[in-house]
Amino acid sequence: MQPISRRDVLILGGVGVAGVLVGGTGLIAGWTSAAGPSSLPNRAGPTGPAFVEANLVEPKILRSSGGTLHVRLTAAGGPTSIAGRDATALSYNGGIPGPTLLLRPGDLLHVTLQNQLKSVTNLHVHGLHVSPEGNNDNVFLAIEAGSSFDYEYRLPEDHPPGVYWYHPHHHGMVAEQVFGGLYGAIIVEDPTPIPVTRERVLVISDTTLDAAGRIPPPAPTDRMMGREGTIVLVNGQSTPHLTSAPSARERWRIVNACASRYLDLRLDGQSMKLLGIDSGRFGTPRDVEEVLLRPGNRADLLITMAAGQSVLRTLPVDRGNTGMMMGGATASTGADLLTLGVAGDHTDTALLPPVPKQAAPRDLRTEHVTGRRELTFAMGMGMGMGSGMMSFTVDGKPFDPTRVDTLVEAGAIEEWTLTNTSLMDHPIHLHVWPMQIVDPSLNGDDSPEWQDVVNVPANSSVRVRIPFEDFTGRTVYHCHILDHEDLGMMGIIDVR
Ligand SMILES: [Cu+2]
Repeated sequence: MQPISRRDVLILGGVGVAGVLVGGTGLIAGWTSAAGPSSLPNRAGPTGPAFVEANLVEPKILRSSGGTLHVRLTAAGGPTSIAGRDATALSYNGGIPGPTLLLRPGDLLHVTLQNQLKSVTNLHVHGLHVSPEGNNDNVFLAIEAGSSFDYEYRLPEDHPPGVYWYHPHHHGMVAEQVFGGLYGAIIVEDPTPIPVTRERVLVISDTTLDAAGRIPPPAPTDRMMGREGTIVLVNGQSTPHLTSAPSARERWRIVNACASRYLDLRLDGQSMKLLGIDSGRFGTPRDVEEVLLRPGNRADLLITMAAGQSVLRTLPVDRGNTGMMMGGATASTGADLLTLGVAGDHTDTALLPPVPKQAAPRDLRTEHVTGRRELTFAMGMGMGMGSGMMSFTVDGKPFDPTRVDTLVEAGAIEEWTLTNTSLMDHPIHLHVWPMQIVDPSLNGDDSPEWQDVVNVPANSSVRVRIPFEDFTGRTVYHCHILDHEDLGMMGIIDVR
């Protein structure tokens, strides 16, 4: 347990110190010297000033044991704390973000989702390679207000390690429910652990609060651009502070849980190695100065701490233009995300074993492609939306839950050309099966690049290859700017 400073007590005044003490969850016991205090959001108490910089709090970790994890997730709206302010928002189990689920390959994850919202919802385990059918990762389920549902997910024995996440996926409600606070991280552990002095989970999200602490409904133009919040949060906090020691080797697992915001992360003064993006890991960790995370993407980073003060920032990202008459330039604004203070005695990293070598990821460029197809993502005026809203389509059609758009034979390895004819970028997500980006290459070298959210820039195409293996069933691909998904930029794939 980390010692609690007077400042922590001050900040947590409204919650109560007892909650902090009992809420402690040891993050990867044995690897880390200190525990994340609790899943309780920071808040200024009645006597505590709201402007005090809060220490980073990590969501509670629920860890599988004996190959199983049973979790009860209660989705509810009500009073909570966001960025140190009293707010009315949505949450899983009262926390923003919800608890972190820690799994191992081969595990059975059992989630009882209790819907205490006023609206229908459901649950998607983003990036997990699991069945899309039945009570698995089935986005066609509708869990009505006041009811509950038992989900069950069996991870394959060879499931790639990585950073994943969960959030609602009921068509038409997704942007509102994620922007409202419903998301949490999932970690699939490495078969061979990576020795570090400390692991952290950083869930980055954004939202907007009005003077009363409520999330205002978006304007139609916000929906067309994809709503972005005025505050960018790390684990529900605004610019929290974290401390480390020189030479410490930390592993940061970062989720972009923003509804629409693109993140261009920089941590000046520190050296970062990228272990992987989304699922699986690179054969060799990459030295990076910045990490681009589109909505839904995740990063698995190693940071060797250098003494001094740093700020984790996201830089502005140009996302193109909606093409609307009144001008529709769309950009994710930059923001400071957290402050990092590295001071004190050097960590003796000589005691830490080196980072183990990873098997090189599979490369579909050398495998036989069984089929090719082109998917076109478009924005147009009017069509069927009424009231002057733009249409959002895949292959000229808005989403229809009764139609199968793409039929694929089980076991196929397909090459898809994702074409974006609009003036703004769209990050395309396919459920269940990850995609290898074939062209254009993202990194300078020739190493395979796997992602489950692939950005397709304005007026351009990206070629990916996908192995439709291990599972059959019906699921979806869509733009992960969640307003675009809700407005129809989603199609159904059936693998059988
Ligand atoms: Cu989009």
